[in-house]
Amino acid sequence: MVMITPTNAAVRSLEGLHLYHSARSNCSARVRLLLDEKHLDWTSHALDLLKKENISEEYFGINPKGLVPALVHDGTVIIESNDILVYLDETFPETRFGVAREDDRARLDTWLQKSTDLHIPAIKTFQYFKMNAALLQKTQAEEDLYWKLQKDPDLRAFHGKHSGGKTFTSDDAAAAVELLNGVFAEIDQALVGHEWMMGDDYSLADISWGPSMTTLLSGGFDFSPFPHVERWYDALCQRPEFDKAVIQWRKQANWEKLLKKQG
Ligand SMILES: N[C@@H](CCC(=O)N[C@@H](CS)C(=O)NCC(=O)O)C(=O)O
Repeated sequence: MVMITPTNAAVRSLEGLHLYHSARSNCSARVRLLLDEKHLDWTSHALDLLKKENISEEYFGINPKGLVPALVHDGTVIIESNDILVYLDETFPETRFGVAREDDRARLDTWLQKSTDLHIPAIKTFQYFKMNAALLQKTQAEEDLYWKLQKDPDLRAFHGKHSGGKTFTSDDAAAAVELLNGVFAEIDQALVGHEWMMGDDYSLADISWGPSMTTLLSGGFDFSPFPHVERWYDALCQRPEFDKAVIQWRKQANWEKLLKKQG
């Protein structure tokens, strides 16, 4: 669990649950979804990634990687969306989305770890190749500030791929697609004869992976080889909480419309 002592002292006095998040971010969406599934009250601090509101001294003082989401609970900062899911599920146990049995727990942890590990090489790379790199181009001033603030080597390597006139290549995208095909084949297999990824119960695994599918659909990822995944996603979309936390938030930030304008 990544708990941060924020250098931005302002957040240390925040009471209750405060989420720093962004409308289109799948990592943010999974946390919004769990908050809503648990019917928890939370205060929204929405950052516009198009306006680079995450690239500021103030926000790096909350999440030192400059990423959304970041949860502040009574002044304590927790980053990494899948860690936030586990933290919320354990801290507010009235309605649990974790699993009771020890061997199920290891399986759930594996799904959450895959969700974290594949974010940069698969989901983020695919989306930046398809649309985000074009939409999230930084001005020179934003570049300068980003390279000053960002210390994380993986993020420096990732964002270095689309700065200084460079962009993601079709080889980058092909490697991402291979990883995505691999993990969605595993999810498809897990869903054979089951409604949800962990079996009969809707769990943190579904909450983690569902919003990633929404994001990948917007980038045009082909899910047709995975019929069980498609059926599972239809079931997720029937949940009012999923509609509110994932779909409606995304609608507010209509990036597709912006891309059409640019193109
Ligand atoms: N492993 C992190 C990834 C967070 C992440 O990459 N968030 C994206 C939005 S989904 C973001 O903040 N992008 C802005 C950037 O990369 O500068 C998590 O799960 O919280």
